[in-house]
Amino acid sequence: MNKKDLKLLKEKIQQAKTIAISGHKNLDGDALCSALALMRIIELNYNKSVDVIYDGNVPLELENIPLRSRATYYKHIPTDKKYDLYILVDYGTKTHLGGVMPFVDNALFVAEFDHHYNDEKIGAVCFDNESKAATAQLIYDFVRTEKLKTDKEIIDLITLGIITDTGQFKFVSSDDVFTDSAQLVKSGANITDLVNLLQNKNKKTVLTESLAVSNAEFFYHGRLVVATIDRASYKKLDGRGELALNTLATIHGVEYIVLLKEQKENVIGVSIRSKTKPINHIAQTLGGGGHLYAAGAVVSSDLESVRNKVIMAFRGV
Ligand SMILES: [Mn+2]
Repeated sequence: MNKKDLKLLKEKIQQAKTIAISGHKNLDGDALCSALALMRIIELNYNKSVDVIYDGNVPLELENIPLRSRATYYKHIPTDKKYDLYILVDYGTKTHLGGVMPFVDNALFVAEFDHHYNDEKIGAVCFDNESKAATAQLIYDFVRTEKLKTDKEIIDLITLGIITDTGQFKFVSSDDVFTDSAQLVKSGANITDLVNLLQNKNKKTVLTESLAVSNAEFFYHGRLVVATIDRASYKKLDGRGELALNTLATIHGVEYIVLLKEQKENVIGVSIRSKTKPINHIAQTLGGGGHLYAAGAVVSSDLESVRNKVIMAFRGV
């Protein structure tokens, strides 16, 4: 972490009378846990109160995480609220912020912690690192570099960010995930308890995702699998369909997994996963982005056209 930027961030935290933190719209575990952990870190070390603000839904899976009740839906904050300091965590790009964007635009100073690729960074100081498996690791780096105080909630939240974004340690490409996790366990994190805390999915969601798995279509000698959640089923979906994606990935010979979600009429969310080869360029051709092996896009078109476009995009793979 850049010393000069860290110094500036600390000054801004000390000077700020109002501070807010947000992650991307429709929070996942890493975004929400990083935001709540950083909130608690600032409260504990700088004695300031912090708002955590979100747009979209918090999946039921995350309902039991520490300090969950401290995250506020953006419509419950006065629209003209002006923050001295706004910190973005795990947000991706501007387009993923949704309803919190006006608060970010209004803020006097913006800092960010992220591990997504983004060529239009918003922060005046950026603690970004694309090689990290989770943004929570960057929050942990901040704690350790500055020798900040932590408590059980902070340690658990950082660990939860790592657990969720690595798919419970399955998607790990570098050893720092394990060195960080080892240190978190030494500091009191109990991986089994934290994993159990996440076993809180909605029954309707699990059944909806299972149905999408049952109806999935296979292409290119079974290397590509495409599952679909139509508009009626989408209403029963809570979260991003990770269960369907992960289940299809367990099939022999499957290399690429795509989940099409009809979020609204002519608005299709596309989630793409790959076992071995990068697929983020395919998400980019659809107008989206993400990580090398886990990416996505939102396409404004009908389900059938998007399905065909996706199948074509994988031709020759
Ligand atoms: Mn993340």
